[in-house]
This record gives sequence, C-alpha cells and structure tokens, in this order.
Amino acid sequence: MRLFFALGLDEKANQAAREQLVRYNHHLYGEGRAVPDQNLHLTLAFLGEVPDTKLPALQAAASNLALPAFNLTTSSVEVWEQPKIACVTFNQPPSALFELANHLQTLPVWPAKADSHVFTPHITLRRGVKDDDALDLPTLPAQTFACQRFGLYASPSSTSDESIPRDNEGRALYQCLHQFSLC
Ligand code: 3AM
Repeated sequence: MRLFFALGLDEKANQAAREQLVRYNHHLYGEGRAVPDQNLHLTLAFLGEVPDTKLPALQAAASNLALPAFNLTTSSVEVWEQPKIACVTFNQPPSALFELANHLQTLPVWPAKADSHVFTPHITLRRGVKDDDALDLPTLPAQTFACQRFGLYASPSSTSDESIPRDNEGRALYQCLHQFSLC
C-alpha cells in the first residue's frame, strides 16, 4: 500500500476553517486540477509502498509518540513551480509541527522516502499548475486550524484500480486507515 502520514484538519473544531478552504478552492479557476474536498490534508511524511505486514508495527510506533497538539494559521496561497501545485502556506508554523513530521519521517519501522526538499508545511489545493499567471489567486483570509490528531492514509497506487473509493466526479480518494491523538 502507498502510505503517508498527514494532518487531516478534519477535527470538529476545524469545520468552519475547512469549509472556508473548500469554498476558496471551488472558486479558483484557471490552470490545473483541483484536489477533491475530502483529500485536502497537510502531508507530514510520505512513506511510499509499504508491505501490509508492516502496518501493525507502524501504527504502534505512531501511537507511542505522545507529542503535543498545536494550532496552525494559514498565511497565503502560492504556486510552487516544482511540483507544479497551488498550495496554502502557514504563518510561523510551530516547532511542534516540525517535531511531529520529523518523528514520523524517521520511524525505524519504515522511514519516509528520502526527499531532497526541506519539509515545508503546505496544503495542496490544485495540481498541474505550471505558471502562477495562469491562475487567479484571490487573498485567502487567515484561518486557524486546531491540530489535535494526525492520520495514516493510503493513496491509490494506480488510479485505474476500480476498487478504490472515488468522489462523485470519479476522482480517487485517500483512505484514512488510522487516526492518532496528539496530547
Ligand atoms: O501534500 P502533497 O499534496 O504535497 O505529492 C504527494 C502528496 O503531497 C506526496 O504525498 C502526498 C500524498 O500523496 N507524494 C507522492 N509521491 C511522492 C514521492 N514519491 C510524494 N512525496 C514524496 N515522494
């Protein structure tokens, strides 16, 4: 299974902030493909293909972390030429976020795939955006998310797989396999 740890930002306390983000994303127009509403997340660690047999140990290791909850306040929406996304960035992300990501990227049971980029917290809104002039980007009002848990998600290895869950536009959805509480 292709797995990643992420903040789902779907706690009850985040309902209004998440709805605002979804509305914002629906109103973006121009180049690229919108990420389905249900897939909006902040990736903490991308693990790649992980054998099913590793899942119990992976879940146990993540459950044992006992790291603190934190708040995240959005800053702006940017286009990143690599990997061609429009994404939300954050204003002074707390050290607790970096600590969480670092722990999840270095779990001895399955370390994250080596990535040449420094971890830069973001929520991808749109993929396939090659040029920021090709997208109209209104200002996103600042929103604060209360991050009280994170999840282990499965991403389809092949989008042609008929068994994967999809939204009503046929777009593949991530599956949350397990949620973990922050303290
Ligand atoms: O949070 P974002 O959307 O930036 O780009 C993929 C997405 O990140 C990333 O994992 C998240 C969930 O799919 N991803 C996919 N393949 C990757 C890879 N080979 C990857 N990140 C690093 N290396």
